[in-house]
Amino acid sequence: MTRHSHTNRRAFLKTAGIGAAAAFAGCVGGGQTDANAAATGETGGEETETGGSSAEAASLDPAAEVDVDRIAADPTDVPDPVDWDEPRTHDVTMETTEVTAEIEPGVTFDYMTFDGRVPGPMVRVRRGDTVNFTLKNPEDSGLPHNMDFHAVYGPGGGADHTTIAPGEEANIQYTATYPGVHIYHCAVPNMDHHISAGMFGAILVEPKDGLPEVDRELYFGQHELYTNGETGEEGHHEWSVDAAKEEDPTYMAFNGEAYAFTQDGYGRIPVERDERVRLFLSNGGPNLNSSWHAIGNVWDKLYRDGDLVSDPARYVETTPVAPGTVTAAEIRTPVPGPIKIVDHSLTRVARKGLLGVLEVQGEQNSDIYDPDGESS
Ligand SMILES: [Cu+2]
Repeated sequence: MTRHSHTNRRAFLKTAGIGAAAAFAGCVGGGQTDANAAATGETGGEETETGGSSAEAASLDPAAEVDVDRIAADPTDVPDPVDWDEPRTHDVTMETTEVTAEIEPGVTFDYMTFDGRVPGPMVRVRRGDTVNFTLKNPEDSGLPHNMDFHAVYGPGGGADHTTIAPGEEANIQYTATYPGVHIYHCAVPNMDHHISAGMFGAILVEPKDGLPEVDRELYFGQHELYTNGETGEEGHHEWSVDAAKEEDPTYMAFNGEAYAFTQDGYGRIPVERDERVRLFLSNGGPNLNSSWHAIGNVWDKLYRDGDLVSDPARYVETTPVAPGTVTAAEIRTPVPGPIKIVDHSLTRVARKGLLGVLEVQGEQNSDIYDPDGESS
């Protein structure tokens, strides 16, 4: 599935004529309008077209040819739950890839990834299992990479023994001795660059008794992209160490692309009414906390900081997710319509790309929410 072209989006924005503030908070009057359309309207094509940022536009090279059509991982791509009760060994191989892709249409960036997507693939094991991990750095890479698993007792979480130059590979083996959902990331000396370019993911170590069954699981990665351009400025954006030192990201996104999981991107993520959905959020950072919130919903069960052993917290509205953390939470879906997954530092949502939308499909449930009020 490909994103709508920026040409279509611009045409749409011109006719939408709505403000960002009204849009992301909830319903904007039905029809096709989506939060991101209004939000990106303020930062994207329109300003450039009126000439307001022409000096800045001249500072960027033209958009580069992309190596891949899509860098954003599919949030539904989650390994099946643990269904074994004896320790086993998992052979896990990942490849570090350096690829050019779009942050949003017309805006290209040089990503670095584990296995060509952001976030990297989720690894799922049971407490006590062994991971036989191989990291490969292709010959055509430009940089060394490595892997720091937060699920590991050992030097650098494995990074010390997986640092490899282009053309090399490394292998480590470890036992997942403690449960929880943990981040993994590249940890070479310029680690802020590598993580900001996409090199992070999650390893889920299920407790020996497993996790409660749910109807659906979704996996997101949040992170910051620090570039030499302005948000929405078309062209090729280079990594900017100055923006990183200021902790002033050009974009913040789920799965590496601005507004990827909205009608303006790859589409909303469909779920059914009356489901229990478990979400995982890996905050790669490298620097900023997420204030994770589901608009029009609540974290029915919150596995704070990825702690899968303590009793989950209940009915939490917004939870901090620190950089270097994966948090898990469950929602219920009793009412149809959109659930907007956000970082409640909302300027990031309105202006920098950080939004994902679930679409709950099913009949109205007017006992819980009646969109027509008393009239029905
Ligand atoms: Cu790296």
